[in-house]
Amino acid sequence: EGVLPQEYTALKLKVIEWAPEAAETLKGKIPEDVSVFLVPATLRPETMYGQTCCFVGPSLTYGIFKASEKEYFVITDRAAKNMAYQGIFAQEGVIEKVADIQGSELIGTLINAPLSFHPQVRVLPMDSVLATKGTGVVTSVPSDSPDDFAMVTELAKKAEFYGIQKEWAELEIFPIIQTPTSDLLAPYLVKKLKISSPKDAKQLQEAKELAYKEGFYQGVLKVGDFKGEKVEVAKPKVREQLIKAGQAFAYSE
Ligand code: A2H
Repeated sequence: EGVLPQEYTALKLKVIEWAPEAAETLKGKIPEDVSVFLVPATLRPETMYGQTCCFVGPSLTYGIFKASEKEYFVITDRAAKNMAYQGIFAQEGVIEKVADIQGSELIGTLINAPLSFHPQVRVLPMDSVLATKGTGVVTSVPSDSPDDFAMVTELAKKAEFYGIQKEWAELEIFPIIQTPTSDLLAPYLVKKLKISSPKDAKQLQEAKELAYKEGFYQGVLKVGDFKGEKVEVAKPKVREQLIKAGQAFAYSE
């Protein structure tokens, strides 16, 4: 844990259709006329054009929390506590949980990904998602995150083992950010460092550091309203745009 608070962008990925197991577990527990969102915390809002799925930890327990009359969030209990004291829920300090659900039950849920070239994506499993960081939900941007690229590659390779449909992990990966090295930095680094699975932790750590530095300091956005602008400059602009549109909010811990 760092000393300074980490300032995340929490993105609202609206549930379009629950996976069958989730639907069964949640039957009768959520009012009919509300929207439910998976809420990943990200440090890279400017990459959201490249979302291809959303990860949950299959063995983690999530709660469904009332954020306001019309909106409910799927996040960890820990994140709900933090949000309740950051003025994010309608009633300051009040935590109202309507259901618990296992990450594994959420796999396959169809959700809407704001800004993405793929407006509809699936919830998929990632074992390395930590319960102790962010919301326990991680949106996947394989073009710019080595962890995400290694995981979607693994999922596509072993779809049956993971109990998913191969197509869910095989959405096209579009270039989002141009750097001096590549416009698909994460796939480039994963290949260059010969990373063959999400378990190659040491090389993935190195890839992550390289991608983050090069992306942030030398990257230029290739797409969207701030196309042509440096990542450093565009990052807060994309974030503001998402927040203004009601598709994201500030979350820190
Ligand atoms: B980032 P930090 Cl494109 N468990 O978002 C594991 N990882 C988590 C997490 C959790 N509970 N919560 C958030 N994260 C990920 C985008 C992204 C991210 C890109 C490139 C790098 C990157 C798309 N995934 O992170 O330890 C989220 O993934 C590299 C560090 O608080 C979040 O931002 O610094 C980042 O880790 C937060 O990690």
